[in-house]
Amino acid sequence: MKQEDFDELAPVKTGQSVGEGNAKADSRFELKPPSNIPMEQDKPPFTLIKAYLNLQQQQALFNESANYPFTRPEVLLYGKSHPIPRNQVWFADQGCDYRYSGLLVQALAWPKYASKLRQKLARDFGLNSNGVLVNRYADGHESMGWHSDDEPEIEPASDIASLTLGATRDFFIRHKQSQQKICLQLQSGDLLIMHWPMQKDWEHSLPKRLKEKDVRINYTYRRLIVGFHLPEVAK
Ligand SMILES: O=C(O)CCC(=O)C(=O)O
Repeated sequence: MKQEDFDELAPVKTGQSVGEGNAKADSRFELKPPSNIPMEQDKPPFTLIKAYLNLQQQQALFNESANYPFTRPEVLLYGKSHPIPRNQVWFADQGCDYRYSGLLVQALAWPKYASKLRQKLARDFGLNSNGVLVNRYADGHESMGWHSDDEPEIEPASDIASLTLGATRDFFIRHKQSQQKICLQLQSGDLLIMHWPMQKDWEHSLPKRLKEKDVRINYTYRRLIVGFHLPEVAK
């Protein structure tokens, strides 16, 4: 297969899956609001696009991720160091270093398909990201706790786009004040755009699902303030 333009990766037959995951659909740009969203005034500001990537696009990204230099940072909890329950890597433009899990992580150069997806998001939604955090969950024992993507280096009032590959997992969103919670089932190829001010008012998490055996990979495209950490990096 000639792998040049990401958008040229043609749809393939349904019934196939990406990696170990269980993607079945190939209906691009199909807008399906989840049914369990409570009252309109409490709806978190997001857009869910089912099967945003077709299966060939998913497979190209999935194959590429096998060569990412993932690490498992350690975080301090009550004075004791613990590895986070997943692997992560940060790809970004120069000057877009990122502090997450308490560590300052220098930007690595963009891989081909992660970069092509960034361009597609810019074309389709005007989303001008300059970095992507990739999380890899080996199976349902791996997870991410409650948090908001509200670090100070994230460009104020910017949207964050989250693309899922591989295993279907529950993704929870919880209001910071009312604690009202909703659950989305994110499948391979789905795109969740978290619009501002979702990170201000809501948290999200990916809980363990111990019966899940398959790997899941998630790409969150973010826009950082360029040079935010330069004084620290230059030391
Ligand atoms: O894997 C996911 O869907 C969650 C990722 C996430 O919350 C993050 O990158 O901040």
